[in-house]
Order: sequence, then C-alpha cells, then structure tokens
Amino acid sequence: MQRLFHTTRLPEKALAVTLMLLVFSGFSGCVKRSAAGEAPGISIAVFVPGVMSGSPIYEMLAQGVQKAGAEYPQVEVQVVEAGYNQAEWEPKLTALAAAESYDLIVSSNPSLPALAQSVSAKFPKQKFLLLDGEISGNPAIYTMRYNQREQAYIAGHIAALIAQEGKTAAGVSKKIGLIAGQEYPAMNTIMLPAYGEAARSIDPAFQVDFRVVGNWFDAGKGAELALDMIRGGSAVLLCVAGGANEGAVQAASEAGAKVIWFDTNGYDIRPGTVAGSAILRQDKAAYEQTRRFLDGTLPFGTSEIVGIKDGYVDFIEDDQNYIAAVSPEIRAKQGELLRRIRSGELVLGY
Ligand code: RBF
Repeated sequence: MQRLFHTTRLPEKALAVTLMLLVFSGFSGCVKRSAAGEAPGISIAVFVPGVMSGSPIYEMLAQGVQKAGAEYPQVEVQVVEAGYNQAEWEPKLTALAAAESYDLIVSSNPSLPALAQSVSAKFPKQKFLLLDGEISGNPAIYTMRYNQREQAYIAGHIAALIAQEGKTAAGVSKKIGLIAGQEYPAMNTIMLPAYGEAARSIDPAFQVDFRVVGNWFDAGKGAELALDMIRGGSAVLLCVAGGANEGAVQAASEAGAKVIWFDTNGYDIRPGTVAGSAILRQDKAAYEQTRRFLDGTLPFGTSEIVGIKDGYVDFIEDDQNYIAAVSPEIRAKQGELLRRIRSGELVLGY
C-alpha cells in the first residue's frame, strides 16, 4: 500500500556521534535515525500479513498503531500490506528488518511469531510487537494474544440458542456452522472446540459443520460453502474467513439463515441476518502496546494473554440491530453467560 522501504541512511560518522550523544545523555528509548540538529525520529512499520480490506482485524491493527503514533512527536508509521501469498511473508518481513529503518515492526496473526523468530535470528536488533500470536523468551519480540476460547465460546452459545429457537429457515436445528479462511492451530485446537463446547452446553446434541475456504478473500467460495452448510441443516454460521465472509453473509441472508460475526461489530453489514458479534479490541491493544513501546516500557521477551475480563474480548449486546434481530429471552441468556464469564464464575482458560 505504501512504499516498502524507508531508505534514509546516515553517514556512519554522524550515526556514531548521535549514538554517543544518546549514550551520554542516558537515553534508553528507541531513537534510531537522527542527525546533528535534527529532531530524533521514530519509525514504525505495520506489516499486514494479507490485505486490510475485508479483514477488520488488520484494519484495527493499523488504526491503533497510527493513533498512538500521532500522539507522539516525530513518529512515522508506515503500513505495508504483504498480500495473500503466505510464501512471500518471510522474505518480505526479512526485507523490512534488513532495511534497518524501522525501530519497531508491528504485526498480527498466529503465524507471525515463528516468522519473526526466524528473521530475528538474522537481525537481532530488530524489535517486533506481535498481536494475536504468542512467543516468549526472545528479547526482541513482545506478543499479546487474545483468549479466543472465550471469543468462540460466546459465539457458539448464541449460535446454538438461535438455532434451537427454530425461527430460521432450518426450523429447529441442532447444527451450527463455522467457516474459516484456513486451518491453523488456534482455529483447530481453540476456536472450533470452544464453539462446539458452548453449543453443547445448550444441548449436548449440537453438532458443528466446519468448512474451510482455503484463503481469506474468496467471497464466491464463501457463498458456496455457506449455501451447502445451510442445505445440510445449519441454521447459524460463524464466519472467520476475512473477505470471504461477505459471500457467506449474502448466501445466509438469501437462504434465511443467521450469521455470527467475529472480531468486529458486524450487525450493520446485514441487519437481521447478522445476529451476534463476538469481538476483539485489537485497535485498543495495538494503540496501548505501541504507546508502551514509545514510552520505553514494552516488556520485550514476554507474552501476555488477555480476554473478556481485561476488556479485549467482548460480545456486543447494545446494538439496535442485535436487539431487533434476537428475542429478549435469548438476549437474556447470552447476557447471563457474559456476566458469568466477567464475574469469574465461568473460567474459560486454555
Ligand atoms: N483473519 C482475517 O480476518 N484475515 C486474514 O487475512 C487472515 N489471515 C490469516 C493468516 C494466517 C496464516 C493465520 C494463521 C490466520 C489468519 N487470520 C486472518 C485469522 C486471524 O489471525 C484470527 O484468528 C481471526 O481473525 C479470528 O480472530
């Protein structure tokens, strides 16, 4: 989206002088490129592993970093979209680090920690802030991941309540669907099981029809899968497939099924069809963690996990489209589940 590299280079002598000045002034922050007489600058790259359009988890990432950057003087934020070819991500990330132009590279998704670890072996000075992934023990990498067992559990809970109410085209149904962009450990071992676990807490007979698009953009495939799932008896579909969600929600709307949205508030996308939004506050996480970096307090080498109680995972209950689409009885039951998680009565750990 924007230029990949920032090639400002200083003459070595100027850099040495700058570094000496910084050392002698006791500076412990992250200024890299500065020359005598110039205000020091901090440069941050947001590495988007995919494209932002259709994937609000990445839009929130860029927004949060940009918001934090704008609150500090001399901070420059560049957003780099790496595209959907995952084979290109590591070479592109390596190129960003090799440019030695960025004080921090910010990115997000569960595959990033391993990529950053590999790049870090070659460029150990490069710092990384990674959300929605986990690794600890590398002094150049900080990670924050979300409790996606909670996020998928609250999605499965409302999906099952709506399915068993019998007001969709499927009638009373004990089947709910999940469409994912691809298979990955957090999906297969955390989200998919939690989605089913929640449905079976409503009725042990519930089954989950799990389908995989194979990428994060193909809306046509999303629609095709959704239609097949609805024909197979799934009354409600959870969509975790980026740009492919658009096709699934369209198909669900035409076939009289419901959709549960993931990561952001999706009620407006198709009022009446989108009947739940289990969200992540990735914009807040990106903003706060970038600020910690700029303040010099981001604890590199560590990882954190945050969930509902911490305010990073939530279910949107106060949207008019939710209130219009879902019966008061179901909303009350969903509200009670959220209360139990918030109060610590129901603990959904890993
Ligand atoms: N989620 C998206 O919304 N859009 C994407 O393009 C996307 N790409 C991903 C690529 C990989 C390799 C992995 C492991 C996950 C990806 N996700 C993507 C899923 C994302 O990390 C997260 O699990 C979901 O958004 C649910 O919160």
